[in-house]
Amino acid sequence: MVSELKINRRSFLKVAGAVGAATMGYASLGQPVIKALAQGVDAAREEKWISSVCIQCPAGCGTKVRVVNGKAVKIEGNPEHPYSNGKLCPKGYAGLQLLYDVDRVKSPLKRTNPNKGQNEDPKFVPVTWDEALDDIADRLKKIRDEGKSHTVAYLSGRNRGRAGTVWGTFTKLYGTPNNLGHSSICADASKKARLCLDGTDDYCAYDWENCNYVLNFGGATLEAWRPTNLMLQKWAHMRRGRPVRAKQVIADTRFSTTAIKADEWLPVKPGTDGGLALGIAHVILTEGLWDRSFVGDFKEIGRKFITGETVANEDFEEVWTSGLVDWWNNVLINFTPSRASQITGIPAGTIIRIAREFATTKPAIAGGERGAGAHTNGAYNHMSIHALNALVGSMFALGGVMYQIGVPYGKLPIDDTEYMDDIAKKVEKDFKEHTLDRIDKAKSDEWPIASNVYQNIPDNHANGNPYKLSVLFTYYTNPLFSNPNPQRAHEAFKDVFIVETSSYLSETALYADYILPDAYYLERWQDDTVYASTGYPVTGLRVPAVQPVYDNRNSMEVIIDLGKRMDGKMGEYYNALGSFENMLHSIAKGFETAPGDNGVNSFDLWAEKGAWYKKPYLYRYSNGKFYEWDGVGYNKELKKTEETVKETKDGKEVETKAIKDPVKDKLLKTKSGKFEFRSSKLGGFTDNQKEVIKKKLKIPDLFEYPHYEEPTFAGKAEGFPLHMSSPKMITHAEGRGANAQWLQERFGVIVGEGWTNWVELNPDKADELGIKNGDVVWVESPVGKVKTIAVINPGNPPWIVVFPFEHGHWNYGRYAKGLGANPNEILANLSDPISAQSCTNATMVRVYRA
Ligand SMILES: Nc1nc2c(c(=O)[nH]1)N[C@H]1C(S)=C(S)[C@@H](COP(=O)(O)OP(=O)(O)OC[C@H]3O[C@@H](n4cnc5c(=O)[nH]c(N)nc54)[C@H](O)[C@@H]3O)O[C@H]1N2
Ligand SMILES: Nc1nc2c(c(=O)[nH]1)N[C@H]1C(S)=C(S)[C@@H](COP(=O)(O)OP(=O)(O)OC[C@H]3O[C@@H](n4cnc5c(=O)[nH]c(N)nc54)[C@H](O)[C@@H]3O)O[C@H]1N2
Ligand code: SF4
Ligand SMILES: [Mo]
Repeated sequence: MVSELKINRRSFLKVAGAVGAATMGYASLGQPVIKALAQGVDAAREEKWISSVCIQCPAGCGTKVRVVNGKAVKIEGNPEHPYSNGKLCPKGYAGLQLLYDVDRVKSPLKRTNPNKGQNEDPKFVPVTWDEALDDIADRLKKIRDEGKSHTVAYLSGRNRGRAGTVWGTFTKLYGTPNNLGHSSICADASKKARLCLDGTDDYCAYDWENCNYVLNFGGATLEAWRPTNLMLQKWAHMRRGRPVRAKQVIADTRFSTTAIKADEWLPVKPGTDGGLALGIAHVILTEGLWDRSFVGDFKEIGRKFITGETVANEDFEEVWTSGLVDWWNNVLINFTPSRASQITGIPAGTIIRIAREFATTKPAIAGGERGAGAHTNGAYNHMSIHALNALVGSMFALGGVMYQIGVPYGKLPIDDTEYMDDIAKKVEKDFKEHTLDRIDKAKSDEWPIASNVYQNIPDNHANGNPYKLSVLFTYYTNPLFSNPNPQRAHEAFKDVFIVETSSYLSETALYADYILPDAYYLERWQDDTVYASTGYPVTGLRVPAVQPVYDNRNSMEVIIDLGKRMDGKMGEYYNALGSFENMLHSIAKGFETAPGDNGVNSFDLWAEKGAWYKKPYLYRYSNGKFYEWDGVGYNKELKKTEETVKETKDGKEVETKAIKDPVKDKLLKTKSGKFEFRSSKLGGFTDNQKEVIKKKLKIPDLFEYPHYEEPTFAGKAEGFPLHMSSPKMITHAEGRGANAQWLQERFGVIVGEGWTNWVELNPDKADELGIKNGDVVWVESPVGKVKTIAVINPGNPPWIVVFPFEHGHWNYGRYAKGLGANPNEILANLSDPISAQSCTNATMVRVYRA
C-alpha cells in the first residue's frame, strides 16, 4: 500500500541544468533505460507479476507487469481484462521507458525565476512536499478570503476513474466552477451529436463482435479509434474469426493504415462526411430500404420517399423515431447522390451502392471519430452519420450501437456535499443561475451543450473575459503543446500561477510555479473505468508495480493532503476522508453484491486480477421491441406502465397517475423518448441560445436537423492551397509519448521514418512543388510556419497534406526535445459551434522547400 511505502528520497536532479542541456545523440538514447532495467536482475531473483492498466491512450487496457527484484522489466496484456485479452498495442509495452525516463522530475520543484517564456530558465529549486503544499494552501486560502475562489481552475486531460471524483470534490468544496477538461480538443463532436439525437451525452459503444458492415467516417480503427487494442482484435475477428466476413468501408481524407486494410476506401474531401451520410440517407429513403420496425412506415403500403416531393406528416407513422418527415422535407428531399457526390468527391454510383449495401447487410454500424468531427461542421457531420444507425434499425440491436453501462461501484466513504460551506454553495448557485461563468464559458448561452471549451481558455484569460485566472492546476494535459496555436497559451499563461502535477518536464511544466510530480501509472493506485466502447461495464485497477523511482507521489494522495491543509469544512472533509485508498476500498464494496464475470467480488480480488467486468449487454432491440437481460436471455420487454404516485400537496396526500417509460428512461433519453431526426435538445434552446448558435451557422434555419453545413477552412480565403490533417500514428501516445524511445525508433511504421514526424505529399503534388522525398520543407498556414521533412506518399490525394502529431517538443526531457515539429503551431483556433470541438482538420497550408 502506498501509504505504507517508505519513499526513497534520492539526491535531487539539478533540473535547471537539465532543462538547458543539449539533446543527446540517438546512439546513446536507450542506454539509461537498459541500465535501469538490468540493475538487480542478477541478484537472487524475487519475481512477481502485478496487475495494472495502461494509460498511453484512453483505451484502459489491463496489463500485467513483471517485476524482478523491485524493477519492472516487462509489461504484458492482462489475459483477465476483456479489452486486452493478453495483448497490447505497441505503446503499452513502452510504458517501461517512461517509468525509467531519467529526466523525470525527481522531487517537488519551486520556480525561482518569476519571468516565464519559451526561453526562460524557470530556475527550479527542489523543495519538500510539506513546503510546497503549505505554500500552495496559503495562496488558495488568501484567494478564497478575497472572494475570488472562482479564479482558481483545474485543467485535466486523463481524469481516469476516481481522479475525476477527487478533483471534482476539490473544486466543489473550494468554490470554483472551473473544473475543466480537454474533451473539446479531443472528440466531443461525436458525443454531442449523439446527445442531440438519442439523448446520451457520450461516445457510442458498438457490438463489433456481431456486426456485418461497418461504415466508418474518419475513425482510424487500426491506428487510434478507441479502444485501439480491442479494435485491432475485433477487426481481426470480424474478418477471419467467424464464418461471415464483415465488410469495412472507410471514409478518410488520407490513405491511412485503416484505409489500406479496409475493403473499400472512400477518399472524401475534408469536412464533407455529413454530405456523404446525407446522400446515403437519401438513397435509403427513396429506395425504401429503411428499417420499418424501428422507423415506421407510410400508411400507404409500399410507398417510398420520392426525390423533390414533400411528404405530409400524417402520411407516415413513426415507431421509435420522431421528426423523419420534417427531416426529409427540410434536408433530405433534394440531397441526391449526385449532390452528395459534388460535395464529397465520391462518385454518385458508389454512394448509391454503399447505401444499398449498408441498409441491407444487417447488422450494420455507421460511426467514426475525429476525422468527421474535428471540423467547423463536426457535430452536424456526426449527427448525419448517427442518423444512419436509426434508419437501418441498429440502435441497441445485435451487432449495433449501444451506450456504455456504468460500473456498479459502492458508495464513496463520505458525501462531499455535506462539507460545502457558504462560499462553495454560493459559487455553485451562481454558476447554475448563469451569473457566474466558467473561464471557458462552457454551459453559458454561448456554449449551452459543450462540456468544455479548452482551446479558448488562453484567450479568455488574456482578455479577462469573463475574468482572469489566478491559479491553474494542470493534471495530465499540456495546454502549451496540444492546443491549436499553442503560442496563444505561451503568451497568456505568463501571469497565471501554475501548479503542474506531471513528473515529465513538459512545455506546461516550464511555465509552472510548482511541480508536484505524480507517481507514474506503474507506481500508483488508481481505478480505471473504460470509456464508451463495448457497452458492458469494465473497470481495471492499477496496483503499484514498483515503488516510486524518485520522490514522486500519487496526485490523488497529494490533493487530499493539500485539502487537509485547508481551513473549515473543506479541511474537515479531507481529514474525514483520510486517503485515496479509502475511496478505492469503498467503491470496490459494490462488487460484493455484483461479482464480475471473473469472480471479482472484493478489493483484493480486483487488485489481484486487475479487472472487474460484466457481460452481456443489458438491453437489446429486436423487431420493434426493446428487451432487458433477465439473467438468462433478453426476455423482459421494456414497456410503458401506468403507476399511481402518492404526493403531498398543500399538506394533503394526493394520488396521481404517472406513465413510466423505461425506453425513455434508459435508452432513448430524449424529450420524445424516441430517436429524434429533429433534435428537441437543439430545438429546446432558449431564444438567446438559439440566436447565438444560429449566428455561427451557414444554414441557421436547419439548426435542429442533421444537415450539411459547409465547412470553414482557415487559410482558404488567403489562398493557402492544401488541406492539412495531423492524425495519430499507432506509435503515438497523444502529446505525451515522444520520450518513448522504442516507439520513436519505428514512429512511422508505414512510411519508414523514425525520431521525427514529417509531411506527406502526393507524388504529383510534390513534383508540381519541386519537392523530393526527404527534402526539408516549410509548412505554412495563416498562423505561422514550421520546418520538417517531406515524405512522398502515392496513396494520398493531391489536395491533402498529412502531418502526424506528437513531435516538436521544446521541452519534455532529452529523448523528446527537439524531434520533428508540432503541427499545432500552425493550426488556427476554430471550434464547432454546437459541440465546441476544436477543428484540428480545418487549416489549409502551403508547403515549400526550405
Ligand atoms: N495510437 C493512438 N491511439 C489513440 C490515441 C493516441 O494518441 N494514439 N489517442 C486516443 C484519443 S484521445 C482519441 S480522441 C482517439 C481518436 O481516434 P481517431 O479519431 O480515430 O484518430 P485521429 O487520428 O485523430 O483521426 C482519425 C482520422 O481522421 C482522418 N481525417 C482527417 N480529416 C478528415 C475528414 O475530413 N474526413 C474524414 N472522413 N477523415 C478525416 C485522419 O486522416 C485520420 O486517419 O484515438 C485514441 N487512440
Ligand atoms: N494536431 C493535433 N493536435 C491534437 C490531436 C491530434 O490528433 N492532432 N489530438 C487531440 C486529442 S484527441 C487529445 S485527447 C489531446 C491531448 O492533449 P493533452 O490533454 O494536452 O494531452 P497530452 O498532450 O498527452 O499531454 C499530457 C500531459 O500529461 C503529462 N503526464 C504524463 N504522465 C503523467 C502522469 O502520470 N501524471 C500526470 N499528472 N501527468 C502526466 C505529460 O507531462 C503531458 O504534459 O490532443 C489533441 N491535440
Ligand atoms: S490501446 Fe491504449 S491503453 Fe491499450 S495498450 Fe495501447 S496505448 Fe495502452
Ligand atoms: Mo482525444
